[in-house]
Amino acid sequence: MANRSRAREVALQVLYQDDFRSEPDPGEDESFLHARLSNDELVVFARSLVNGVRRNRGEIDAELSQKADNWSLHRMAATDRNVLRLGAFEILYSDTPNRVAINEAIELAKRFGSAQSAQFVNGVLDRDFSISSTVTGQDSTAGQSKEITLMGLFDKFKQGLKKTNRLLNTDIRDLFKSESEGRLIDDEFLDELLERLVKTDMGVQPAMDTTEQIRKDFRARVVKMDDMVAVIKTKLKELMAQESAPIQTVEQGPTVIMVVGVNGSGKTTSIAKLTKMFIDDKKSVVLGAADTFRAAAVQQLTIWAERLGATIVTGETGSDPASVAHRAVAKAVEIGADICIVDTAGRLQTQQSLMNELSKLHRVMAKQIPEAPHEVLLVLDSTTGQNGISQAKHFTEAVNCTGIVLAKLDGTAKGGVVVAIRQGVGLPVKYIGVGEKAEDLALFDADAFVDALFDEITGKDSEE
Ligand SMILES: Nc1nc2c(ncn2[C@@H]2O[C@H](COP(=O)(O)OP(=O)(O)O)[C@@H](O)[C@H]2O)c(=O)[nH]1
Ligand SMILES: [Mg+2]
Repeated sequence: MANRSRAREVALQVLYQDDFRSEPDPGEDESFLHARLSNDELVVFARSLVNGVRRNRGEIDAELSQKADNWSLHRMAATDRNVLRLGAFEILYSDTPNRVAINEAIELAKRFGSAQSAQFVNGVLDRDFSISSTVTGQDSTAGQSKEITLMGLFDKFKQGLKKTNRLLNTDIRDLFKSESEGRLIDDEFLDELLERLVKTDMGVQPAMDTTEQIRKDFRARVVKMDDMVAVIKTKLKELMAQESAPIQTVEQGPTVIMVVGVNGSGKTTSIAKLTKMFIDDKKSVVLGAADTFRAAAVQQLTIWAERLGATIVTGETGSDPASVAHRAVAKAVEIGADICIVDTAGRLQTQQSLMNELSKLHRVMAKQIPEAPHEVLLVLDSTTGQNGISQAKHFTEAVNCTGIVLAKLDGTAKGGVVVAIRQGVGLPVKYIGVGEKAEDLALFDADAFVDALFDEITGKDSEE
């Protein structure tokens, strides 16, 4: 990783030189790259960045100058401009994951650009570009589209983790009398640390593993807060690691998504958010209001559908949810919609009736499209903490869930629960809900999550 950052720096230097020559000199570039980079792989990477920026420079510059206007930033120094070009290229044209590209661009701007340039990169690249750009998912199975929209990712994580971050920030700082002096890592310290980590609801075992790592690395030494936090972050990223898991849309016919979870967990709201995400991505959506137990539930989804521009299929209160699900899928096929999302009831009297209900819904969908539902998303309420883990098991017994949407992360100081869920449930966390509005959804990313969790502690990007 650090090596690729180095390759970016060198690519930046080459690009910078472009501004002072009438034409690129490939021979000179080559010797420059080889002299400064330790191996061929890095040279190849740096060269691809340089050539990529050159090839797309017209478009990139047009985009940048328009954004710069929006941001009232009219004169850009040559370094700033090239930092931005490189970042824009990686985000828009390369196969570097968006988050990595954005973070790298910010780092580059901080190190080489002006203060304004760092701000500009942070604001423009993260917010504006990533909203409209699409990223490529991990290797998906053949025949499936890989596109999914990412929304101002890091900001969303910060928004969702504000409360947890605040608690953790205070708690970790409290362990150290002064930031610069550090503290002796002894048993007393480790006990205090463990207690504070457990408070985030990450689960006792992960908290112990993390503390153990600190003991191994630092025991009997005086350590500064930043160094300790760095180790904690690495450990947590490891504990949460998963394949990136955006919803994969199928190429032929509608992608059918069934949404399950207990009452009030945030199903209907999450459906609205997913709908917005798809519609922003120019996909058409049919919603099935198969929570027919409560009139209010149908109403709520109807309002969202109207607001967001989705087609909705409903049934009378108390009518058979399976019939609604059936008609929703049929409608999606009939009008050639890209996506069909089916809401379900969360409250059922017994485990058995829940199972029957959900598997019946499953069957009526599969009758029309054999692979449907393509996704079964379990919505969990983060504010109920570790309770979510037993809910996940419960629902997975009733119906094969494919992933988790973790709603209301913004409403809890116990955001560490994501670690517990990743450890305790064999399902990927696909999206997180960070507020009540339709845009308050983010694709889950463990690294961005941990970075946001400790954001203010380490003093990075703390301006809001
Ligand atoms: N703060 C916050 N509130 C949420 C979020 N998701 C859902 N809610 C709220 O939680 C409540 C229940 O949500 P709803 O979608 O109706 O749950 P359902 O019964 O599972 O369909 C509503 O008041 C929502 O506005 C979220 O990510 N953040
Ligand atoms: Mg609902």
